[in-house]
Amino acid sequence: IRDQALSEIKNVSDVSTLNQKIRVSFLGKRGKITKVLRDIKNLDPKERPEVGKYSNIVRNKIQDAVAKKNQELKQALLNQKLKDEKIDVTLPGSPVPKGSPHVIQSIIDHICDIFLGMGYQVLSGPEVEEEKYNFERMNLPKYHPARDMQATFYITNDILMRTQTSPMQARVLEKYDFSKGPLKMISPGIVFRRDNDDPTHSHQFHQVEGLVIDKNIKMSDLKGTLEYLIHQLFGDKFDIRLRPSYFPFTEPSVEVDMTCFNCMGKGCNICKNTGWIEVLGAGMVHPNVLKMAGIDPKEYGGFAFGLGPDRFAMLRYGVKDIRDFYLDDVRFLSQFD
Ligand code: FA5
Repeated sequence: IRDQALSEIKNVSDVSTLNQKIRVSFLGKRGKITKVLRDIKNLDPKERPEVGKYSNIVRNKIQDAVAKKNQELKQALLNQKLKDEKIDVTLPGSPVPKGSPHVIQSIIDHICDIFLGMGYQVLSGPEVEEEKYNFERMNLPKYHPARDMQATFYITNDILMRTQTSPMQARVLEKYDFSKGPLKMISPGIVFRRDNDDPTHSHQFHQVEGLVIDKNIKMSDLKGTLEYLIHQLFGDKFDIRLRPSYFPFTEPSVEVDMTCFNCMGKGCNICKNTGWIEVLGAGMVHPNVLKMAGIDPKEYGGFAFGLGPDRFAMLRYGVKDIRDFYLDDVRFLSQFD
């Protein structure tokens, strides 16, 4: 019995066979050794001590062998596990795709930084706007023909998707406390127009509004500010020029052109051989806009401008179609990371 048990224990290679089969078949209630011990009482009393003693020795030996084998098998299992689960920290990791700000957002952030450096505050306003602020307070009364310049998504008679960031002028002007000093703010955001989408027009695009109000603000302040902006954004080689234009909320009004990116002023098909590209609208704030906000236009005045960062991004990166910015195609967008 002893030899059989020890050889089976020696050859077994898994814990469950060892404990559930081998141990039970020798040491269990109906095991071979247990049976020998139980049958001692049937032996000749003279033989009993000898057989009893020897059986106990064999039982202890088998018990010890089972315990030792259990230890061995557990250790082997642990070693295998440690080997299988070993992490090689020198292997290259799997790359995690990295996000980045949208190219239009980067341009807006850059514009904000430039104006923050000049002491402007950056404010944001609602995209769903009251007709009062979008048009009325911007000197565009009901039935004014210039409302047609900005095809509008109306939600109700009085509520619309803002067509420009200019309503932020009206909102800030009616609240501003001039005892704090001059008002200098920019307001970036999304605007909406019922324009048909084409390579240079989108029904949803971005604007950055600018507004400065103080005593003695002149047109030359506007020009100097915009020149500084263009130089900071694109470099000193780029010039600007102002052309007379019309906006109901500025008087005089100007359209601002900058040196054409493609030909640097020499003339090409992009700038229709003029050497200039139109980039924004601006002007001196109309006295009616100030009056409607409760400000005396004889005492205070200033300039305002509205630029389109989408068009800036197209110029800067030579993007031919504005719609590419809105298609969320990572292959296109990731080139600006
Ligand atoms: C305005 O919206 C005026 N609020 C700007 C302004 C502000 C003038 C303050 C004076 C004082 P305009 O409609 O021209 O103006 O739009 C301004 C800029 O937005 C344009 O120069 C152009 O860059 C951009 N823009 C206009 N329409 C679209 C469009 N459909 N898609 C993309 N960009 C557009």
